[in-house]
Parts: sequence; C-alpha cells; structure tokens
Amino acid sequence: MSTKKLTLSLAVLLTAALFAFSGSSTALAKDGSGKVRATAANLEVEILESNSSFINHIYLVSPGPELFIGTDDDWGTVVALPAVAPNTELIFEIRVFDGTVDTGMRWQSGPPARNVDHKFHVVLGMLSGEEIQVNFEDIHGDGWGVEDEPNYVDAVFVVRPVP
Ligand SMILES: [Ca+2]
Ligand SMILES: [Ca+2]
Repeated sequence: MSTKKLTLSLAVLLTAALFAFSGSSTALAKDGSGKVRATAANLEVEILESNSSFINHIYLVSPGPELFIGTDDDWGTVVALPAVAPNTELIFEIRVFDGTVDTGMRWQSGPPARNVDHKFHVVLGMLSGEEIQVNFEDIHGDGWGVEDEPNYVDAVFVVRPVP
C-alpha cells in the first residue's frame, strides 16, 4: 500500500474512532493543521474521560503564561482560559508522566513539526459551532502501528465558550 493510501486510510480510521469516542456526528475541524483556534474571547476547558496508562498533564502553553489545566484523569474539571482574540491559536501540550516520573515526552496540538516524532498528536472535532473536542495521543510515533496505537484517547478535553 502506498504511503498516501496508508495515510488516507489512517485518517478515515481516526475519524471513525473519534466519532465513536465522542458520539459526535459533526465534521472534523477545520483546516487539517491540528491547530485549535479560539471560537470566542472567553473560553473554558472541561477535561473529559480518557483511557491511558500514562498520567498526562495538560497545559495551555500559548498564549502564555503557560497554564496548567489538570491531568487526563481529572474528568469533569473545568478551567477558564485567559481572554483571547477570537481565532487566536491555542497551543495545548501534554507532559507525559509514568506515575510520578516525568518521561520527558511533550506533545503539542498543531502541526507535526512541533513534535520530536513529527507526528500529529491531536485529533480535533467540532461538537457544535463553538465547541472543539481535543483528543491527544501520548505514545511516541516510534510506537505507532502496534496494537491500536495511535488511538488518540489518552487525554481528552473540550474547549468551549464560558456559558
Ligand atoms: Ca492516563
Ligand atoms: Ca494512545
């Protein structure tokens, strides 16, 4: 199978997986860049259920100063983000811990070039007009292709306007 076909197949699989996971029937976000863009000035993040062995610490790293939001296990935690101009890119990062030990792995939303393995580590979904679901993958690209990785269920949250 060609690389292009393989990539396309992977994209279709990920789309299906995301829909299955989120229950969303709407289209995947956006421009394919993996960039999360503010849909309103005042936003909040709610951490959703995930399924991962690592403890993934979720940060907003841009615009700064960096903001710790919670770990992937803090389901239901809601954190308000600093006000931004709509359409500003919000760069989220997960810092991957094995228990209390920092593995040193860091993965960011947005283009693959931001990550040391040059892979997309997020899949984005639009839940409604202004709500974006962000699904992170915490496994290094070297480990992809084994079992069901990448499955993008390792840290999951929604970014939405403050009600
Ligand atoms: Ca976890
Ligand atoms: Ca995974």
